[in-house]
Amino acid sequence: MIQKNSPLPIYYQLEEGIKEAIQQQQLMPGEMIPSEREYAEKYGISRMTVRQALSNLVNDGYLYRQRGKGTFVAHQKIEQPLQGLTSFSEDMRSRGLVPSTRVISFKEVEASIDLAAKLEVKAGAPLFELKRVRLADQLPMAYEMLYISKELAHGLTEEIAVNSIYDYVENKLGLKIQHGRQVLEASFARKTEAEMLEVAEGAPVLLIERRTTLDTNKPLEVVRSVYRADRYKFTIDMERF
Ligand code: 16G
Repeated sequence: MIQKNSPLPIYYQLEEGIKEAIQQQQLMPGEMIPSEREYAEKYGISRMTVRQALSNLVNDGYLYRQRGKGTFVAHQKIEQPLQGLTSFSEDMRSRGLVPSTRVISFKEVEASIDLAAKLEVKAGAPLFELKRVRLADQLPMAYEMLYISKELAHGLTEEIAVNSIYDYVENKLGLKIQHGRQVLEASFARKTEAEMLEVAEGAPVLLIERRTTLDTNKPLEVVRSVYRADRYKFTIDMERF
């Protein structure tokens, strides 16, 4: 992978070579890569050069370091377009990943004043509160806390929540989900969130709050989701007007 007489700098060649090995799945996510010394010996190059290549790959998110252990191949981030109102299950399936869900809690609560206003129900009205970890190919991606009016989603059960809520709302209840408004913020994982997402407390996360309405304009859900920032990036297409 290294050509010493090439005009391309050696660190760059190594960097590109490692990237290619990741893309071609010769190096798999979670796998430990050889040490600086091993690369240096294998290609007859200096450790400084190897260090530069590896640092660049860490900065670009291809590799991550674990203190005292080594350098590992990172999971590729999921790129999520911010257009089109889709469900988690749909998003993962459209990428060929298998969605799954861990229901952490499912209970009936009374609407607080704030939630009542957002869901356009009376304060104290029955709501379902659902906490779920959403996984793709068994890896935790997001932790969601969802509120939905019991009157609207009367038959919702934990068994349904293990699968797709949007599928249930549309295909079982026959309602039409029309519109969503989402606010995205950078944040740090709090203790519980960190446990659910299997990251260190304080790790970077993307916080998303979504409110979805039906074609009748009636609010369907208010959801607060915490996404792992190391597994997600969002893209927005823009037209100049
Ligand atoms: C997404 C939505 C969430 C919705 C869920 C339904 C975000 C930030 N949130 O996770 O609001 O409740 O999809 O997914 O995208 P499901 O149909 O797979 O249960």
